[in-house]
Amino acid sequence: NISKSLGSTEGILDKLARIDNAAKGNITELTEEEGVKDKLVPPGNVPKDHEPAKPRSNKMHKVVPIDRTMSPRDPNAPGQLGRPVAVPEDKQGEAQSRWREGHFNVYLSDLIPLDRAIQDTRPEGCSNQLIHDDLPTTSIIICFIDEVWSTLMRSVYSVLNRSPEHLIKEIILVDDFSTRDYLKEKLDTYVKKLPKVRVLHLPERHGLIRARIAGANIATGEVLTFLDSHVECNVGWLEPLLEQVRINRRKVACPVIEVISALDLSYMTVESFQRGVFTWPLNFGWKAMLPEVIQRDNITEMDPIKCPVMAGGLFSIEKNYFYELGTYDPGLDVWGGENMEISFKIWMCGGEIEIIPCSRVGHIFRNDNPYSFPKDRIKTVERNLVRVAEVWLDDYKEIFYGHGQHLLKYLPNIGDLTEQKQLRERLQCKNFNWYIKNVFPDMGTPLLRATGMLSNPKLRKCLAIENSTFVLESCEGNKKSQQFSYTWLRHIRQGDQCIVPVENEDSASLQPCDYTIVNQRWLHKSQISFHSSLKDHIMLDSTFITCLEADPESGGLVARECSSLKHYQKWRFEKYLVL
Ligand code: UD2
Ligand code: MN
Repeated sequence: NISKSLGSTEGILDKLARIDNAAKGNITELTEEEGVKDKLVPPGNVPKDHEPAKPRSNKMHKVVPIDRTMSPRDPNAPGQLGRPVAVPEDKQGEAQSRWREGHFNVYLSDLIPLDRAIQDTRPEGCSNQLIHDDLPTTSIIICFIDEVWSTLMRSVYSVLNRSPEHLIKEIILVDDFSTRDYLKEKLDTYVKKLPKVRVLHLPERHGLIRARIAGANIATGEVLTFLDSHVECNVGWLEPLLEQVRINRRKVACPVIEVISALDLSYMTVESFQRGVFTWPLNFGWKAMLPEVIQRDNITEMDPIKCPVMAGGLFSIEKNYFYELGTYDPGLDVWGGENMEISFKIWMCGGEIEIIPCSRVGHIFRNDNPYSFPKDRIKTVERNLVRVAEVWLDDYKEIFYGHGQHLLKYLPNIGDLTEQKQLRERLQCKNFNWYIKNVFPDMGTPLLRATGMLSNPKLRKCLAIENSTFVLESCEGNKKSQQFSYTWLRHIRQGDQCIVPVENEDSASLQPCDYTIVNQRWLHKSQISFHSSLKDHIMLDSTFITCLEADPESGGLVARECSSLKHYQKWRFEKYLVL
């Protein structure tokens, strides 16, 4: 069931919103010896756009449908061709007890061949696509912590068996300080038999994000291709990715992420025409392209799909470009949010992100992580997201925090952002407004909840600010002093001034807007969900008893006890963007 599998894809990537893993501890900083770049200086010899690293030839060939797993093997082996596998009746208990080793059916994974064949799920036409002969080489970087042996090896074999040999410079397995014994000497010995595979054992837990940087730092290929440690690369997966990077070194190419069932290990294709997007507050998800758009623009199943954000795990990026972008923000911890960071950075600083439908890689989506977080999982992800928001979102931070006010509490603990902000400056990146307008125009959330004149219908007067005090005047649409906005953080704002109640008085005054001041937040319309008769009121969020009231006597604004009967407490903005 395709739509179901997509639904679960989204659900699982969003699971940080639901799962509360309370593991405690501290993540230690990286040591110098590790060679992790925490300075955001691009390395020397960065090739410029206009001077390609090597002479280019325009010779082309059809994608090589390499599948070395096709040589003699048992067609009846369990899971062959990506077929579902059932656990025998007498093994149910074993299968169940082994589930938590990986949070998928580890018993079945161990049963099926490490180099099983899977269905070639590429859209028709992909096999005839032309690819340049002089593609750049790539280093494959697979970070893992406590990955199940069979899934890790199946990932490696799928790369070795389904990629043209000359394009793979190396496969770097970055062991993020795993605890399982088989991932130590046994792994080192085993990979000696495999061509091109190296293991980098990190001396302490880096977290996925800094582990990727550590892998990149020792990579020697022209392109970095990141993969998760429980994937199966499908036929012809690599060349289309490298082709896109070859054409434009600032293009970051992602394969279609297909689904390897956590339950029966079957390989399932996914619906075409899906873009990687986000919903507020920066949750990753998939969004189907509109059929009208597909028809209007004559988009075929083979065409690359521009994505506002990438899922995070699987992509190819030119190595020098990755460093020009400052890699990932090294201040991001463990897991999560790094896909938002790199996506905003790529788009806003002159690059692009595409899903390449002719490249397909299966991935086991799991309901839980088989590894622990040094700190609480949700807190880790949320802190990362706040870091990203503070560097990249500009005015849109208002929407971000408006969709999760609890995120504000991380602000004191997100660490120093100077280098990230300098990087944005140095790369002369465009602003977030440009990004939304050009890359994610269908984002759909207006920047403000309401704007324009703020009137009291009973008095037929509008609120205005004259010489820093409130006055009630006849409404004049083009008068600046009568313009207010109602924001996602529930501020009522004119410029950078926000309305606040004056304590112990029944008046209201102005104060520079500040996300952290609770008294600046007012409920209005749908924000007042508990009392329908107060929907036209403007009620203080922190008390639920104070409302803004027009005072005909003084001709100004007061803040008094809310009552549904008081008509002077009813307000209307000129224009509601969200009711
Ligand atoms: C998705 C991405 C994942 C990453 C994540 C957000 C896909 C298919 N997956 O979650 O790559 O972008 O979103 O951060 O797009 N790992 C470590 N050290 C750690 C934690 C994880 O090495 O401290 C490894 C882990 O073994 C795995 C990879 O990082 O190979 C990604 O972790 P995951 O599979 O738990 O993440 P996933 O697929 O839910
Ligand atoms: Mn994964």
